[in-house]
Amino acid sequence: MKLYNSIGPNPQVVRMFLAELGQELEIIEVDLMAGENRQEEHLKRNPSGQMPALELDDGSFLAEITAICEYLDEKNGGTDLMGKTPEERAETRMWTRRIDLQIVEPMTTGFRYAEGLELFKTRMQTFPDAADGFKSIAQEKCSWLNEQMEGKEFICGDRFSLADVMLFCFLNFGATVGQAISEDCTNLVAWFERVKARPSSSA
Ligand SMILES: N[C@@H](CCC(=O)N[C@@H](CS)C(=O)NCC(=O)O)C(=O)O
Repeated sequence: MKLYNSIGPNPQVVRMFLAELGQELEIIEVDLMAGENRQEEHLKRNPSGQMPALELDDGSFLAEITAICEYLDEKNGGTDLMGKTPEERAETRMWTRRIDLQIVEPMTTGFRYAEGLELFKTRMQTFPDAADGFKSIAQEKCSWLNEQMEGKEFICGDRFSLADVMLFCFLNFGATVGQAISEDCTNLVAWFERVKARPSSSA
């Protein structure tokens, strides 16, 4: 397998997940800033033109970080990162989907319509007037998640999972583009420091 990698929080999710699995893959860098990911060669790997992409041993490609991470987990025999029972896996998917739809998507859309506008305006439709609204939705959902984290070590209780990996990489990214979590979100701030202390956080 080979991982087509670039800067950005989505590839970081897969790298951090791999580090948690203790697995190393051949890494091939794609220049996102130069738009290499939007050119024909990469579109054959991922017709969405986004990063990352995973090349499987049979030469086919997988994209979408949640699909890639679930695949890697299964190839490793099924670990706590996804869950070892149907109930645990459903719990992981429930939280991962909430984080993806309610925090990741509005946060990254807000970024693409504002700080990232110069880079993204030729790559997709952009609506700069809507940027602040998307950022506000992401913040509101972080506050909601902060309440849900009361008394919990990780998103799925005492089990570190894909949901933690995804949220960590995007909150980390948000802090670099003017969307840091509010200091009022004390549960999330403490959770962030716990995850940051894991060796995988620098992957
Ligand atoms: N839903 C996709 C999102 C992928 C994505 O947005 N990747 C970013 C990098 S963090 C990207 O390729 N941005 C450059 C571009 O869209 O041209 C996934 O799960 O993989």
